[in-house]
Amino acid sequence: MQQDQNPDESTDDMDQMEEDLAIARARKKKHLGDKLKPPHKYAVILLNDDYTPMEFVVFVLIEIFHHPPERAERIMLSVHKDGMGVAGIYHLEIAEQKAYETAIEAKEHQYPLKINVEKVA
Ligand code: TYC
Repeated sequence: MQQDQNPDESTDDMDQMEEDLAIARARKKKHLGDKLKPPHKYAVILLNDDYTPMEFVVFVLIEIFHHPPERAERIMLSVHKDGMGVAGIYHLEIAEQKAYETAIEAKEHQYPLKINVEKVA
């Protein structure tokens, strides 16, 4: 049986195919890169209530949201005064994790502290 290509031509074809593939991959990557949007950000919102101690809210802002003590105090007071305030802005899973940790901590102490996660416009 006769081969329709000699071994040399077949190797050339393989090289060509690999080159074409590499170009196609590069195009696809560039295309996807063009289309990809940066991930949305989410604000973790603390809500005021009459029972959660101020010290606890400050503790959470320091330990979970990693604010320095003075800023934690300021955020807590602004929530206390305005009814709500932003503990921090993160990518979705980080925001959810921090809100969850805060809710667990509050629940363990039987404090009614409420936390929301809101997409930043
Ligand atoms: N209002 C609470 C108090 O007077 C303090 C507080 C601050 C509670 C912020 C919740 O998210 C909060 N003890």
